[in-house]
Amino acid sequence: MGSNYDRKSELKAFDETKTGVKGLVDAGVAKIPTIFVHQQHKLEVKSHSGKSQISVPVIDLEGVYKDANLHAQIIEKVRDSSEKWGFFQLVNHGIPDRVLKQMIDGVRKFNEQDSEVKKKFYSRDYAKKKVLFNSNFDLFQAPAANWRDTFACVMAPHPPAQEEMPAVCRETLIEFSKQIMKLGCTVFELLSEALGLDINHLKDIGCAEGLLLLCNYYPTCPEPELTMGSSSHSDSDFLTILLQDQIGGLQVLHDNQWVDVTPTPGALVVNIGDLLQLISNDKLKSVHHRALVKNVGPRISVACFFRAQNDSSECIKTLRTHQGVVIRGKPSNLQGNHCQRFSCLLPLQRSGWSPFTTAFQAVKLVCNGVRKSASAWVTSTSVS
Ligand SMILES: O=C(O)CCC(=O)C(=O)O
Repeated sequence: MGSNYDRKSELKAFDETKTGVKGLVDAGVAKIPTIFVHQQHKLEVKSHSGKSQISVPVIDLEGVYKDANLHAQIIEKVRDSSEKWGFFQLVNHGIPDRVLKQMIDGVRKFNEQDSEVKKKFYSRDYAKKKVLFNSNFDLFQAPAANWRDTFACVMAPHPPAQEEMPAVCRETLIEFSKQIMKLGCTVFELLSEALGLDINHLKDIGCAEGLLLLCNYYPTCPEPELTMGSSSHSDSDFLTILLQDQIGGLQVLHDNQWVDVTPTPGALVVNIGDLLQLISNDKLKSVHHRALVKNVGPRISVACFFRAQNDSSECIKTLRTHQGVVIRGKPSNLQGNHCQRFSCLLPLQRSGWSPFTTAFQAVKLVCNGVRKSASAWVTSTSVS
């Protein structure tokens, strides 16, 4: 790269197009712009060999509340997968295929509509807007940009007015979110039982109250070996439920190897977020994952983040301020001293736990911890 390369100007020019990565592809780029080129070691494959049978656990929810033995077996699988992988795929989860397909189509329609309509949603003002579209939420902070455009929508506890939602996928967003909220509650019930708690515990402390949808569109990439769709990160929420199409690209870090999360028709991917790892005393694992891009596509995914209810509060602002640290710069597992400071939150082994501690208070304490330990997390980044 020449010494007169001006990265900042390139980022600004790209952002000002307001047409995202899709705009570059539509313009026919044959080489990806330098802002998207990742350092080679971050693209490292580290994958299990083709011979390996290892794969993310698949859990079948058919009959989960109908048969006590089956219920106990499912809880055991949820516990085991959440402790060992931090990830599992759910089948027979009760959300009709029609709703999943409509959601994928809705994201496609949003991204493929007239770019002048789409530009009206282009913004980085997460504090003021519940519905927005941009490319790379951390465009100006990350070391390299990802080959991805994202449409974000806060759907709970206070969804936007219907007319604020894009006309092309309004009804779909509402229907899908309703179904995902219901499934999220079921998963929190199973996780509560898996932790040996009352079935309603995680719901009662507010883990299922806030829902943010990130609808990702990964255009086909002319040089997929040089970039990423989503860099390695863990999620800063309680829990994420991900809908993906059949193209593939999502990988999870397991035993220091990247393992493909192979698309399974009708399945939804569930992963534990940082806050659930923290409030479960590290029992459940929030694990690094990433998305590769391909020279086929576009690939579409919808990541549904369950997060604390009071998203305009001081503590959430603090989390946002440090988002680059929490999401991108944290070791794969929060270990040792970092977690000691959160011990007052933990229901499992500490007699000091109060059943009245809410997820909101947990977030507040986490944020205080983040403030104090941000520099420690930055310097101890070890993954990817
Ligand atoms: O698209 C995917 O498969 C992963 C997306 C993701 O990890 C995210 O949006 O945080």
